[in-house]
Amino acid sequence: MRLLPGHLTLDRQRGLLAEIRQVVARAPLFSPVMPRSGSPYSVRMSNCGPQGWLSDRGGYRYTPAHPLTGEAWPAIPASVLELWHAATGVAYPPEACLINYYGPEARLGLHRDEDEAAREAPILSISLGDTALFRLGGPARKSPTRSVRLSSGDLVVLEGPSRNWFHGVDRILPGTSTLLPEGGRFNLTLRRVTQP
Ligand code: MD3
Ligand code: FE
Repeated sequence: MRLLPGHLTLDRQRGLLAEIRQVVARAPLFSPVMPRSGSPYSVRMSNCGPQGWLSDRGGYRYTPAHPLTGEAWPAIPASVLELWHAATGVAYPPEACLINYYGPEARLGLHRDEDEAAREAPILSISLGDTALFRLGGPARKSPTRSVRLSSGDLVVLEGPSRNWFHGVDRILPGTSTLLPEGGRFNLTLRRVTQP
């Protein structure tokens, strides 16, 4: 994993946040539930782009429309697409931009991103707001893990083998950023879904 700490100036963070606010005004954050059990995630989610990731009782999947509004996901903002090309260096665009919102209590268990056919394409993560204690593992669930702090304005490029490693978010450190007046953290995860 390639961490680009403090890549985004405060001005660019504010600009991106304004774009994300516009997206979630049209595609509201929702609480996905886990397959089978139906237990809700503590993270709230939305998407932009031609494909949006979601989890419901039926499983994990990509869909072209918001599960509650039935409307197509809004387009990925141009500023976000520019970041994708600049940070990853690939010529093809991402197809999904998952928007995760973490309140002070939210976490995300150890998992792999494996719902994409494009398993060799990079993934880009953009952090905005409070710092996250991120956990990076390895290729197997039992691989040793390490803790990494992801702060507002940090980018992470997942490429090569790390693209398929286990990872999660242990917790959010409340009060570590003033970017979001309501507190908490937005993470944008940009992914290619189909083979480029
Ligand atoms: C390391 N999101 O939505 S982004 C997810 O901070 C997800 O919201 C986290 O994991 C978040 O699936 C982490 C950084 C990230 C993304 C993909 C990875 C780290 C990764 C894939 C492999 C290894
Ligand atoms: Fe993930």
